[in-house]
Amino acid sequence: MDLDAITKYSALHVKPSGLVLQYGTAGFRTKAEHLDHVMFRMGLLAVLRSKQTKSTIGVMVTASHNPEEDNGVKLVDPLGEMLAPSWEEHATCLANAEEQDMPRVLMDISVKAAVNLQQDAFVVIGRDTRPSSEKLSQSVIDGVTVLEGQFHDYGLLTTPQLHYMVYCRNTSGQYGKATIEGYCQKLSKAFTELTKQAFYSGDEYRSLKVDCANGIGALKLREMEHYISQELSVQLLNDGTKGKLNHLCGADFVKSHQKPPQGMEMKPNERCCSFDGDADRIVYYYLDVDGHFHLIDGDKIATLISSFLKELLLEIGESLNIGVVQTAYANGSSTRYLEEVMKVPVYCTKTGVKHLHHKAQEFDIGVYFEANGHGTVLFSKAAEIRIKQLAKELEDKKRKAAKMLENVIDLFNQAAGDAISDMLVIEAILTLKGLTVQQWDALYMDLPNRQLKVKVADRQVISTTDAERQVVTPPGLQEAINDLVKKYKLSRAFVRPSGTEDIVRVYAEADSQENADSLAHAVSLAVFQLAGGVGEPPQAVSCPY
Ligand code: 16G
Ligand code: MG
Repeated sequence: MDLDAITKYSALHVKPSGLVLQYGTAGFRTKAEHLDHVMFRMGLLAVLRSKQTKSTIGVMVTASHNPEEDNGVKLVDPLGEMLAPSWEEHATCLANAEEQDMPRVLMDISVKAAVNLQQDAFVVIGRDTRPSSEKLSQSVIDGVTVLEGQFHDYGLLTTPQLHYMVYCRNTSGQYGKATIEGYCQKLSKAFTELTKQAFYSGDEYRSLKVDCANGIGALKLREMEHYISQELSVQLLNDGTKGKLNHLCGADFVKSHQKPPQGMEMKPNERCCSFDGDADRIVYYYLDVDGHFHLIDGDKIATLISSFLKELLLEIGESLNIGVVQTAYANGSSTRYLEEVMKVPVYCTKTGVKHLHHKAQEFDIGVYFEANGHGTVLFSKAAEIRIKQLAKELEDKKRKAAKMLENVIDLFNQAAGDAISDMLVIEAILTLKGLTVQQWDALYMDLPNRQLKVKVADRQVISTTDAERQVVTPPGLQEAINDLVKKYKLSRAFVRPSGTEDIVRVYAEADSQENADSLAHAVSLAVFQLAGGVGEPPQAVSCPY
């Protein structure tokens, strides 16, 4: 390591002294103007990680659904996964080292992680459409270059596309070609073959309005559009030509405000969906004939997909095990429907894609979705091989089902939840089953629910267990929640410190919206009182937004 060169180049990406950031569930995320040194240092770290794993590592510059002024960065591990936990710690140490200590901290990491510095390194970089992203990704490249790593800058990419590229490169192209063309070809081929099996092909199933959050999803869906235009016509809204990124639009806005994004004109019963700012989340929705808004979130997406997969498995007579993975935010009705009606085992993990992804890897077929629309389906290698074999061996209807499953495997981005890929799977399933958006929505009725935020002096005073469904500290808080929950029917509530904002999140559901609101408010007050609330005590919910 040329420490002099590192010191010299680092001086061009000086850390504001005293600034402390943490590599959280979604990497580093804050105001773009505070991130230049972090980007440079993540370039350095990606080189070390690449040398250590002898694989290509990804660096994505994005702040997903955050406001346009923010930015962020995360590293992608060799098989497209999130960075390993021990390296998240290294990332935090390196980002927070004061300027003069940074080269030493870098050396320490390379010693601790037993990095062979002679090994070659290769890093791929992607970025979203934020105004700050181009310059920040240049700072990543500076870091990679100082440590003499090789790199490929993909420029504008969705987050899942970067995960895909990393996965392709580390499996010598077996998963697919590590280009945008390769990505579009792989997905569109699987989509076209799958939808060809449809009995229904009326026009009503073939068009979809997509709110692209004024982000990268618009550019990348445009690139995909001509590959799929025979089967599906997509109308892109909030495509970045006018509005601001994530402002009054995108999956996060629609999910948390439970209303349509700005710029979306919806006719009754028209199928619409929203991506988030880096296109790794998707939610669907429609207006009914009375003008009421219906949200179809990640839970209902998981239900549609797993019931389809179960039917295909039944058809081919193969007993591969399916598991559905959710978080505490999953609507109670979805969990009940999956377990009691569909008889699929459901598991709950902590919030954050990496936890769900990890759990889903335990099954032959692991379906995971957060209620907010992050998710995908993972097929074990053994399941994939078996299905491909059956698609050759079986006959007639069974063979057709096995072939469809084969297409489904190719259509899901196995490296990460991907709004474009999920959208194509959903559209294919709706077409194949001849389902309208209302019929899909009617699978079960969501329990009314409410999410609130509480400001406290130090959110880390709240610790949780049982996949965040129970509070451990501060003492007395869980008992208080239990007492409140008992007062309502079909009720449930939990609280957890946010991993991305300096607040505590409160979730409650109950038999009516009024009761869900009232329970959420009562729990917020308990948090405020027992966990060191600051400012005004939480007000009763009339309309929290
Ligand atoms: C991050 C996570 C997301 C999670 C959210 C929770 C990834 C890629 N993203 O955005 O999965 O739902 O954080 O945020 O893991 P919160 O901790 O503020 O509630
Ligand atoms: Mg996102």
